[in-house]
Amino acid sequence: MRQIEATANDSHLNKADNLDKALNILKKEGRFLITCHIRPDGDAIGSIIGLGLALRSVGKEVRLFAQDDVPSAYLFLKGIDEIGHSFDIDYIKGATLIVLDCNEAKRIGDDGERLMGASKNVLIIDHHVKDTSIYPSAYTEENSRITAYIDPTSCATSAIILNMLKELSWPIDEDVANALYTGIFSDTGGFRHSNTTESVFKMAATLTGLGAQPYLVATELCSKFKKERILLLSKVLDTLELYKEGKIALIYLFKDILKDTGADEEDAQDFISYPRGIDTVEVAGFIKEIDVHDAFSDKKMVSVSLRSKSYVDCQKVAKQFGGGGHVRAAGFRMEADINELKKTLLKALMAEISKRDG
Ligand SMILES: [Mn+2]
Repeated sequence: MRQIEATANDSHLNKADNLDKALNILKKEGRFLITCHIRPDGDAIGSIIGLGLALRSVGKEVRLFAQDDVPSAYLFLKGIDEIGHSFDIDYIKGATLIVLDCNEAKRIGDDGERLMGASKNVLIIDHHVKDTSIYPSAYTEENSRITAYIDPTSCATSAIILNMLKELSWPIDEDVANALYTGIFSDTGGFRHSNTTESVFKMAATLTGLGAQPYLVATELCSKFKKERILLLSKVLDTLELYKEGKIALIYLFKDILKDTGADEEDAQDFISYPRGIDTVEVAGFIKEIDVHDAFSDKKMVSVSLRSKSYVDCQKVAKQFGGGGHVRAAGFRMEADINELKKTLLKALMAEISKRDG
């Protein structure tokens, strides 16, 4: 594929034009492979299942694919066992690839480019700010095989899916409702993040009316942690560092801590809410040493999550390191030495804080 950067005014990336186009693809096409980003979260899983089951209920042929395992917290969702970790390339050739909760091939995983290239056409539905500097070359193809409906004002991809299903007047059964509710619950931090608006509560009410179970979702997601997670939390909190009069907090997950506690990396999800919860903190960073699964596994890979409260633009900081996300929640991963990375990250965060402090 050609390596040409997409420009911001590419017409087929335009939100307003593309809702109709996206709805038409869902109506017209008969065979789909739905996928989401690596290390799927509640919204990726909720939207993949919600849309998958809904498409199937109107008679479409649907397969679900995610590169990585589904975190155990989501196994209660009906339809979760439909998510496969391999795909049939012959099926793809005649199918529409739907990419959810991300908008670039590399976020799908190792097979992202291949999937996007081999499928009949591609429909991207997402709420992450698109980054034209890292957009896949496929976006610039003149045949517009790829349609992207991206609404960064939406709290969750699951919320976009709900609105699309309503536009299509397709049935939303309790399993679809529960999946989409889980996605919205997850991406709003259980209705606590700054993206929790009136429309979010309206959507949650609609979904509850359709059979979603708020107490079940909250219990499964927030009150069923393994003891290893809590042991890991105590070790990770021990690494807490504060900078800039306590406005910046950093915590770390080192590989040997994981080994000591018997916990998995997924057990560390949302730990960042603890340093972010300190009264003086504006921005928190969670720095993790991570495993690399490819043939060059001696790489020192580091993953960083950033969360801010009111003025630090996490997305902007993450972008400096090749990542992305949202204003209050973003992240990146790169090959780096933790100590070196910490220095450059701190510099970037301090610069953001100083802008406000003057
Ligand atoms: Mn999302």
